[in-house]
Amino acid sequence: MGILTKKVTSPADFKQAAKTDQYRHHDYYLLDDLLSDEHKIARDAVRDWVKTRVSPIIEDAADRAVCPTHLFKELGNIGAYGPSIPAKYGGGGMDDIAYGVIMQELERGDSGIRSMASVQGSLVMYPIYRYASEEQKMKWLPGLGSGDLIGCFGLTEPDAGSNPAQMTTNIKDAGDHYILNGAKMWITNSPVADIAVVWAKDESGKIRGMVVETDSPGFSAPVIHGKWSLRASVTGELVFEDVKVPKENVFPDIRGLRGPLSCLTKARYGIAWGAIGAALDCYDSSLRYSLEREQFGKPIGGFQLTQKKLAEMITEITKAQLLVWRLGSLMNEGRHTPAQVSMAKRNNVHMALEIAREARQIHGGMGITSEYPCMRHLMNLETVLTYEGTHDIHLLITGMDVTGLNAFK
Ligand code: TGC
Ligand code: FAD
Repeated sequence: MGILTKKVTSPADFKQAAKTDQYRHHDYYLLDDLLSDEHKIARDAVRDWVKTRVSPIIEDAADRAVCPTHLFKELGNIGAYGPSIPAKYGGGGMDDIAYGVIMQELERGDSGIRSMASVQGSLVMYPIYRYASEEQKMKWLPGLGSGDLIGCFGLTEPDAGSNPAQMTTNIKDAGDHYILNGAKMWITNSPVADIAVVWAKDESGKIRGMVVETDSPGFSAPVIHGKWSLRASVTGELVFEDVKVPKENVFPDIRGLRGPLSCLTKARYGIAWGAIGAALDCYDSSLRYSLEREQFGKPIGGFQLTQKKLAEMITEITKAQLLVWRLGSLMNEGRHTPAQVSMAKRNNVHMALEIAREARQIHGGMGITSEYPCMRHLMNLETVLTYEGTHDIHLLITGMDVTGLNAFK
């Protein structure tokens, strides 16, 4: 089975084949058999939404560097925010494989759209769900789940990226509230957010997490301009100048980097699935183009070098799919480790980036245009390779896991 399920003998057959869905079949190892009906329903609903709501506008949005904020509420309507958070708290009440397939379909559309859902679900809803008081959960989570409220996650600082432990943003106790000072950098959605989950050091140097309302006096979130990547996603700073944070907004029990890093584990897992969506979109476009485009009297897909590219793409995609399916199963059972998540994030994002580069080549000159999605995915994936822990940081996490030796200290 696989891609070619019917005999193709001539260029005309190739052209016809390229037009049918039959030849765009990506499930090379019949992984659909491993999904439940609920997973498939969720995946197909999100895939349809992406086809009708994202694909028609995304090239233009990326071209103009405009974030399609009108889709934020719709993402809430289709259940993209916190799919594995209990429904009582505004999530989807599904498992982590459902969460994964949803991220895959969103990133098939664009990494920026998947980013929106990753930040809202895994980096804003998840810490509130996991670490806030019951009262705070009920205050924020339903609105975040429905997309009526937008959140962002502030960990990175201008001088603290890969090493968030060296952050300088801080809170000082002022009776019934804290006073927050400092700055965060590279924060997805900060300029449009209603609330920010912020990580800052207390007077004893311990990292604390809190919800900061973005209409608080002393808060600002300037946009970062000039990005050649994730152009359909808005990124900004967070600046805190004596911002008053009510004590009830500070997560009561969590201390240290474990807090933000536990949220990153959840988000990195979603990215490992999401990257497959970007790779599939590039592969799909490449396969069709190579069957339609003729040079030297035959489709370029008939040349061995093009077939090598396509064969390697579907092989790497299939390996990546197996990796996340197994990781998702472990996560559902609570048996995954953060290091396993690092391996999947690193492998799958790199895989997708390599596929986007090869896909761009298969499309020749057309590959650099917005007629095809490859260049946009390629540029997006340069960010995905860096955020949520860089490619090399995840390598060192794996290195530490297998040797027991810590290269960071
Ligand atoms: P280390 O001493 O190793 O650990 C400190 C404490 O944290 C625990 N821990 C984790 N817990 C849960 N999940 C994880 N992944 C964890 N990793 C570590 C650890 O057990 C320890 O707990 P405890 O109780 O003993 O204190 O920390 P370290 O300072 O040596 O740092 C290690 C390192 C370098 C791996 C870590 O700092 C790191 O991962 N750095 C990368 C930073 C990063 O990923 N930043 C991402 C910012 S957010 C973002 O990019 C959002 S993009 C949004 C979008 O999708 O648009
Ligand atoms: P640095 O840490 O300065 O790293 C520079 C280079 O040095 C990298 O290649 C890195 O791998 C390498 N390096 C660093 N330390 C080591 C080491 N020990 N050994 C070997 N090599 C090393 N952050 C948030 O908190 N919230 C967000 O919403 C968010 N969204 C983002 C959106 C975008 C578009 C981007 C680009 C970033 C976003 N980030 C966000 C920040 C992102 O997580 C950081 O960019 C990332 O963690 C890397 O930090 P840095 O950019 O400071 O690079």
